[in-house]
Amino acid sequence: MDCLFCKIVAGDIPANKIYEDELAVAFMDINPQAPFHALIIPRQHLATLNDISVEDREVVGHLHWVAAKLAADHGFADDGYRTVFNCNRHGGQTVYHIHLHLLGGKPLGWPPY
Ligand code: IU
Repeated sequence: MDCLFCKIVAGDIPANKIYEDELAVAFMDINPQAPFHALIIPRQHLATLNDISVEDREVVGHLHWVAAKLAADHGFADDGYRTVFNCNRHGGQTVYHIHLHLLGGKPLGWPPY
């Protein structure tokens, strides 16, 4: 499959990985939008949130658990952070393997436009 993030999961393309387990991999975003900006992705290929089936609920929930753990491990859980899934064109999705953005380390603006 010609998917960049599947290649990162497989180790065929280098990435600054900060966490791995049986379901998920997390790595630092190459174009950070905050002092801390990581992407948390499932090992399995799911192109968009629209492609998630009822069997995928565990892995999608797990990505959020990993986000909270990374925020705690990196010391910004109490200050707060943002998690984002972008979906398709209007959501601004550019890589079609779902990824949970984890942004922290400064106050973040809202709304996002
Ligand atoms: P988006 O939600 O699909 O727009 O986010 C894609 C993210 O993937 C974006 O923040 C990119 O900077 C990031 N990224 C990356 O970390 N490594 C890559 O090789 C590529 C994109 I291509």
